[in-house]
Amino acid sequence: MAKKPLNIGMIGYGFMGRTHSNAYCKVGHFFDLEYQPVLKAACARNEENIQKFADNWGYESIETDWRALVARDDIDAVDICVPNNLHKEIAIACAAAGKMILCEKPLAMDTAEGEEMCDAVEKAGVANIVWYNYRRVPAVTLAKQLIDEGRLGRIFHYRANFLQDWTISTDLPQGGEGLWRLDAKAAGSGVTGDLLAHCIDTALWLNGSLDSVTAMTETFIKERVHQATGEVMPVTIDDACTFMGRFSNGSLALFESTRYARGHKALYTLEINGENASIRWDLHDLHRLEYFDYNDDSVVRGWRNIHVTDGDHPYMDHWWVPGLQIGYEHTFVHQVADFLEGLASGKPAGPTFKEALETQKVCDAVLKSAADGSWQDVG
Ligand code: SOE
Repeated sequence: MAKKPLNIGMIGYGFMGRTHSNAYCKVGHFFDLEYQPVLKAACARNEENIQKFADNWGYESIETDWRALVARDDIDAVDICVPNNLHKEIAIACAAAGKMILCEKPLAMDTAEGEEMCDAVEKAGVANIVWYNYRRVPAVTLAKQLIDEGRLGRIFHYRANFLQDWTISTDLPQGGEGLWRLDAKAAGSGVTGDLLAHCIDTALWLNGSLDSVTAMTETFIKERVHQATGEVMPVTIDDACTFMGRFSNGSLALFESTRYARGHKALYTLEINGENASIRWDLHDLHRLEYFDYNDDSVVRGWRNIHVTDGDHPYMDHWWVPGLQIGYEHTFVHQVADFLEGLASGKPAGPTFKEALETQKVCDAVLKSAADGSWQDVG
């Protein structure tokens, strides 16, 4: 049967523009879906750069004004891959124009913006999703299955870290191309919205909602040159953030994120301790899930190291033969596959804007707590 084309309009061409474009290109080769993404148009202000990007990935056309892209009748879905301060305006315009939206994380600069975006997509009734891709690492999806099957029993602890080291140099400017994540005006926050947001999304998905948090943040380098102006400006993002919290299911939360952990490039780890079993996962070894089951015979009881590459592991029957692993890029392919399956079935894949708003609420509570040292209720 001929597939239904889904015309994609991509706004932005950075790191995420590449991961998403790659996913649109690959998905139809590995997943048998009713819809087939078509790379219709790519958009950015710099004509030369966006033309180069479009030629590289096979986009049929370019635009240099996102409003022109959103106004086009031949675009079905818009992928928002621009700095966080532009998400809201573009998403609301897309919803008003009846376009589906695939928005890069975090959903918005803060909860208030996120609420406006949720209202807009709900009113327009357009399909929407946020790119929290780590849910779709097969080992993490397997963790979700094991938890939902009740294998861990009552959960006591949820621990997560996201550690990087790329901003330690005092010479690194803030703002502008490639470095907007260091500029609070473009990013909204530092590691909280960029890295902890991933950990929070996974946690809410695996372990349910967080009720309250208490946090501390630090900005280690107080001033940096701004790339756009050449002026030395105060740095107002959080370079590091640590928080504790309580989940609604009674378990305790401990989260840490920093861009100052020398030696760590993207070390996202999580550990969950339950009454009957524990789970551990590490992004640097992403195809493995460590699992300890207290119900095992005591003489052989110990941490199992599951190589999540078998045909009955999540997503893996779409790839190679058992034992051969996949990687980071595939999480985006899985997200597109699930989004398209959701369109066909009418059961939307998550996280939708509404679900991603819950992560935003936790981030806001964390930042508020860090500002005054209080405990904050989430929401
Ligand atoms: C920051 O370095 C970053 O690229 C994040 O923006 C991504 O969301 C994360 O997955 C990897 O690190």
